Amino acid sequence: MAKKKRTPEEQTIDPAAQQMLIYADELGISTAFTRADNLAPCNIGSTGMCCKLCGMGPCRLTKEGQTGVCGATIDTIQARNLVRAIAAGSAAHSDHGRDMAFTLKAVANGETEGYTIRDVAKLRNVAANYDIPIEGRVPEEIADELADLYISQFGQQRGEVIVTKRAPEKRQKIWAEQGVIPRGVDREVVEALHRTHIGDDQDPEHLLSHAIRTSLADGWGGSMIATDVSDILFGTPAPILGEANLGVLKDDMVNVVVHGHEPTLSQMIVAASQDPEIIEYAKEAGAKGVNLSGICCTANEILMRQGIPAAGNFLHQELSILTGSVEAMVVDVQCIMQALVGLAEKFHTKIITTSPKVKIKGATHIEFHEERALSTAKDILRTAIDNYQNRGTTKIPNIREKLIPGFSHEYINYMLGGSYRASFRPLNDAIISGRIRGVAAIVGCNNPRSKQDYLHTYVTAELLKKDVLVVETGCGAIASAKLGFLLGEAGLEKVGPGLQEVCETVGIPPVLHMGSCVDNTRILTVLTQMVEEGGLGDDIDQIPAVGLAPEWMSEKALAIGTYCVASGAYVIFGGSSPVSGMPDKVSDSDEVARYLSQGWEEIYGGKLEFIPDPDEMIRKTLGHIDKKRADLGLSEYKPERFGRSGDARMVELEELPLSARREAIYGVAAD
Ligand code: NFS
Repeated sequence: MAKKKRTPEEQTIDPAAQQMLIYADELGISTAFTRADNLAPCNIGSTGMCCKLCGMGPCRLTKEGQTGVCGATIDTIQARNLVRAIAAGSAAHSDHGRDMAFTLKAVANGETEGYTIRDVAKLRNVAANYDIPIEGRVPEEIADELADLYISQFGQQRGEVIVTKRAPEKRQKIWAEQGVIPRGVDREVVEALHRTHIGDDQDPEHLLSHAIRTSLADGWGGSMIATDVSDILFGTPAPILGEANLGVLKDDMVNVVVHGHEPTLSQMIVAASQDPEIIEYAKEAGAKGVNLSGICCTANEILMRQGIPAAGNFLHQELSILTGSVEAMVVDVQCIMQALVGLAEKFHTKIITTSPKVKIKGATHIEFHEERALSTAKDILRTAIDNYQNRGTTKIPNIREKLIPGFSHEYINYMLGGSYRASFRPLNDAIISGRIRGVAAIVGCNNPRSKQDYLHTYVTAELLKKDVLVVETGCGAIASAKLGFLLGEAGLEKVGPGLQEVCETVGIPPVLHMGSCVDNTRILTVLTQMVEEGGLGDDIDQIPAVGLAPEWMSEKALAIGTYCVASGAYVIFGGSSPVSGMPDKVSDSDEVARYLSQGWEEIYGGKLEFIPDPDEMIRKTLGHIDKKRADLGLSEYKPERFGRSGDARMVELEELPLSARREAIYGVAAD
């Protein structure tokens, strides 16, 4: 049966993307959107029912009670496939974290070019977590010792990854009882691959407990290290004005798009792009200068620290090249489509790979090493500038939206009380009083099999109406940015009354952009600090909070979801389920899905569910939040009690006669 070709409006809600998809169609060029239409997913593999782990298969289990050649049941096969995906996702994030730790070590020892320790306060705070002496030492000494400690975590053979000590005490006890406190991520990933080899671990629950352990080595290990070190080297994010969408590309400048994940590269390109020598070089080439923008998580890294605009999220990587205005797309690791090279050949764009780990046939490889970082970044920019003269027709959609990213957990703490009394108290109190009903973290990828940005923004908008404070990272955050949800107090009229009061009082957008995907660890830290602040129980699973990845597609997303569950969160994924099986054909195939939900909830208080319908996602999110509120003995959610303080109240008051106004404000009648 031929698959229906979707219209651009069915493929994306983003008007800039729609324009580019129409243009691609006119040019007869394929994109991930059209390839997804032309290539139906395998309904055996996508539901976790195919085992290709040995040469006796692949075994496709499509009938009731069927097993693989070795006798493996569907539950074992689904669990094994999921464990492998989570191991791959954990490996990707954590290898990024390892590189960051190596960079910190090199910076501390003066072996790099162009990097410094930007955030000494964070360095001291992080080091103090591990009892590294800080008084009387220069930052480089502290950084050297912290880098050694962090580097040692990745390959730690025995014992516990030290970063897990930052979790709430009760949580650590649960992990200890379950035997899932991770050793180094290298060991956990190797063990995941070992256990899932033919003829090894065959008990689905036992396999899945190793998925938990591996993901924890990522969330409370590699990823948390990545975030810490990025902040130390490049600065802890604080609110800054930025822009997002393809309209940030410029007709009269050399456009360089950085795409991938590790800020070591992108930060240096930012520095090089501001070098007078490079600007002059661009002018000599006939351009006004170099215009830098980002795609995917590397976009988030430089957006939240320097306000460098984001050209878009995952599905914008091809669309940006289609504009014909990109001289170079500079990539490092993760989420880079191989299709970029073939597409770039149709235009003048150079795809420049930079990581020793990632090469793409047909791309230009300029390898990036910390000891020559600034020089390499300048070489890359000169290559882009030299390519400006080859630019042909351009078609840049005039669509961009402003946003304010940069809500690190340190800033959230600060914004709620200033430096005078920085604290999570106001946030906890707002939840306790019911002004904020609960918190939702809406994160993760774009997936061309769903309508780009639709699930993210629909779920976000609906939860905001119900007074749920939303925090976002990754491509989900860029989706909200493009729609204007991250723009200061704009759009607050579409937000529930209690949340509106809080946003007005604190002066924040109702959706807080907290960074890239490795920065989901910032959310773990916020949740931990909320627990420590008091009033919302003594562990993360008691907080009225839910994590959602409505358009997930990467294995990294599965790793994130799993460490959030292990940390006590209810996590909802949209799209398809890799453990759904085909219930109409195999009635016993939902054992694993049931275990991820009920089984994990009994142990960890968190659960993982795959829910394709956005309204069902919203219902389940609100149901969970309300249940957690009731369990804590908090007041029932009643929005009508709020909405008349803050700015809204001031406007109302101004309309009152003076005496009534004084009475309303001071509680005493005018004399
Ligand atoms: Ni996250 Fe970042 Fe985007 Fe998905 Fe890819 S960029 S690490 S994996 S697609 S959110």
